[in-house]
Amino acid sequence: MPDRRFYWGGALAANQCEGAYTEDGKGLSTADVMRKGSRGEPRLWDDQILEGICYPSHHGVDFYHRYKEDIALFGEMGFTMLRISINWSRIFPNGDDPTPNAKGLQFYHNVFAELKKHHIEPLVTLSHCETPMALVDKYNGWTNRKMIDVYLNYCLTVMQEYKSEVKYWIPFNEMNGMIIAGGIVQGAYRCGDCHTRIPENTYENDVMKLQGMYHQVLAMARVVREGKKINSDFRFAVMISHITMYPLTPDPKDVIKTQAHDLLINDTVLDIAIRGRIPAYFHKYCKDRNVEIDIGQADLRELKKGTCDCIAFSYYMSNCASAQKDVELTAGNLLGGVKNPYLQASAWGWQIDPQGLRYTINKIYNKYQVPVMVVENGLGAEDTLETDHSIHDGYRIEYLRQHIQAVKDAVADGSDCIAYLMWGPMDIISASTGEMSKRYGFVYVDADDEGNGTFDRYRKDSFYWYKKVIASNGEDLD
Ligand code: BGP
Repeated sequence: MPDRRFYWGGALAANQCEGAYTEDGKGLSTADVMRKGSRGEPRLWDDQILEGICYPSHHGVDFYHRYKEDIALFGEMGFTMLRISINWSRIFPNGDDPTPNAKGLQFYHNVFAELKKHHIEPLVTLSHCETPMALVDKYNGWTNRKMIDVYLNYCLTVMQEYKSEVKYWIPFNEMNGMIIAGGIVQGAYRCGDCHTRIPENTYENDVMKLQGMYHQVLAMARVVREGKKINSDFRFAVMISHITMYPLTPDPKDVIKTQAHDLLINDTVLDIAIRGRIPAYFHKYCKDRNVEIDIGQADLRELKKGTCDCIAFSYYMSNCASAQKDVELTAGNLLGGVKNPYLQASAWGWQIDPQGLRYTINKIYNKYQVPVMVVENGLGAEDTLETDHSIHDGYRIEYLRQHIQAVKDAVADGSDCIAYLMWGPMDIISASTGEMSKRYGFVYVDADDEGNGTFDRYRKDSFYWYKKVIASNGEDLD
């Protein structure tokens, strides 16, 4: 790793760990109406909370009450950075209330104080799929341009509040999710009578998600510009889910298809956030779909003035693209693809490709020439808690070892990668399925899919391994 500071740590999202979903004045968020799902089944959501249904965000893993214990465990491993998200509906229960909720603000002061105690730098996501439900009802979320001001007010409130506690900010989680999926999770909007987490690809959804994506990038530019007036030391990272794709064969048709995918899905948001302009291929994509986005001239100037400082991304897998029909498909995070015959997959069907991480860091850095942060990476797997409370997760160690090696290789290749944050350093609720049994953590949480259990924490074998990795600044991966 480089001699200068490299951040080691983990990443969490409020709705997947906090629980306490109505405590201390918190309002309902889009995450709070998501039902528990299961492997291979689409996750459903409801317009309101129904009796007898399990909504995993309601209990999470009780980080709201156990944050001191959890942060102490991260400190014990030697974390130097922790990514968390602020739950918008804790600060403004309805999203646009005239004054913020003091108890909500206090909770994050407490979290930041605890991090400081353990010398851990916070990286804060301002919106991680947990928009206040009231804004879905009032505006139909990000389909409506008025959301920009509402979101800006929320962001300025928290940036002002925490200006001396937080330096690094991520305005939105996985922003390219709006190009891929949109819907209630990414865009906080209803689309027809669709109640699945990822809506179907209809013309109506195309219009809503592309307009919504545009509103989000514009909102981000404003947050960056206004945020730097609050504290010129603030650093903003645009964040995407990098869906790395390879051509299935050297057939030029497969290569062209792969390139089109890469530009649209991965690079649209980065081009806008780093270069401050909307790329031509995105205009063409919209035109081909007969979608006309409402873009003002003044907006274009705003996009130029509010560019981000660095690029953050999540990386779990790679997929292939092919122009042929009848090819075998594979599952994925926000998006699946064509199966790669050279790769194995996790139990949830996500293909495991450490070298793809080196490829991705090098691709992003060499194209955009700004610092790059890996802010999510990890293996969702079932773990066994032994009677002596040990957890032998050698498979997780192997996955992480290979991916960290890939980060080291990319740095040796000359890429300016400044952080590796593993996803879900303690077990949390899975975003795609709502299960607890899809575990990522270094720390085991004793809870089942229905939210039963002691919620006690236990160190896995990977806990001790990561501690050694951090202590050696990535030198000792054995
Ligand atoms: C990303 C999300 C995270 C996280 C991760 C793993 O898309 O930003 O919130 O959950 O994926 O996904 P899952 O929990 O579905 O395994």
